[in-house]
Amino acid sequence: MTRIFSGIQPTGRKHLGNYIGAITQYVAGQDRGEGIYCIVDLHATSVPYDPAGLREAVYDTAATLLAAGLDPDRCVFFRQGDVREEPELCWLLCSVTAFGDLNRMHQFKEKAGSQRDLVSASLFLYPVLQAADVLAYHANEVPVGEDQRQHVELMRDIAQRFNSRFGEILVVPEGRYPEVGGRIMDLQFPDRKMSTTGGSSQGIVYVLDDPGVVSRKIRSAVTDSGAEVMRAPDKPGVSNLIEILAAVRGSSPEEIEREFDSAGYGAFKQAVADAVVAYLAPVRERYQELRADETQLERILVEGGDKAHAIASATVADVREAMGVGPVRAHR
Ligand code: AQP
Repeated sequence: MTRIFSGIQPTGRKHLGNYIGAITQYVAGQDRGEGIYCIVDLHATSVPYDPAGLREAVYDTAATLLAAGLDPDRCVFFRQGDVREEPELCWLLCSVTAFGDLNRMHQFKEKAGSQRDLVSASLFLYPVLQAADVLAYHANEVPVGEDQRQHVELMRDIAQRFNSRFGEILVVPEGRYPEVGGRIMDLQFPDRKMSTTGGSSQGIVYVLDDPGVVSRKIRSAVTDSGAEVMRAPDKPGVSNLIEILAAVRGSSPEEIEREFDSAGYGAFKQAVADAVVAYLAPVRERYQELRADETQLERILVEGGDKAHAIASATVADVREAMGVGPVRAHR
């Protein structure tokens, strides 16, 4: 059976890009294989943060994912920090990770910006911890948005380098990117991806935004001065809305172009707004109910952590053995 693994940041407020690019893939993965999904609280400590706020954000994110359709009885759903083997594996994998490769990662360059000498070492090591997450579970597939392509390529290199140096222990995973909606753009700056840290306040639709707010943000999305509803390099705003509507309806961008051929931008934007509102409304409703019960959320995460630990600890024991680290297995 295909084993699917992906992790998501506990930023609390997930946006439409996260939802279409990643979360819907997680939910679908439960029917295609063995899904293992985690909330990456350890990754969240790589930038300045507040400890109490982190705990809240983990619950917010957990409730969002459950509201979207993750079912703890049909997948392993856990919190990264509950599985101590993940940071241990990160350290072990550092020995087969080139400094130069990490230095070339776009995400590190974007996030560090001009503060390169001041950002945390954990921001630099972020992709190795991500590799450890995936490789600890022998995952075959990693469903992510397009922005994670470089990190997936790196984790494949790390697995291959490890196997050629220490023996065939790790599975080399494949990235899985959505055909439609792999890179949702900011509604106000459609040349930039919709992003928690780099986005504009009116350009991001949050999963938990009020329906009126969602509708207003989409109806005010930046478009060009033309009138044709079609994808083109000089029409990034309209192209983005076409992609959003296709993803939300589960149809293709070509079908959307045909349907709105002569509709004009006003009617088209209204249709996108209505579709996104209807798409997110049930998630928002279920979220309110799930988020109210922190004890239950904690229980779900801890139980998922126990299942994840059972898999990861076996992998890390094999890795330690192959690397000659720690006590000889026969003597334990
Ligand atoms: N704009 C996007 N379109 C499609 N997919 C996206 N993803 C992120 N942005 C888009 C995918 O969402 C998943 C979870 O992302 P994350 O919350 O772990 O953090 P991220 O990748 O760093 O996404 P953000 O919210 O945009 O944060 P910042 O601002 O920090 O970059 C991933 O699979 C990602 O590909």
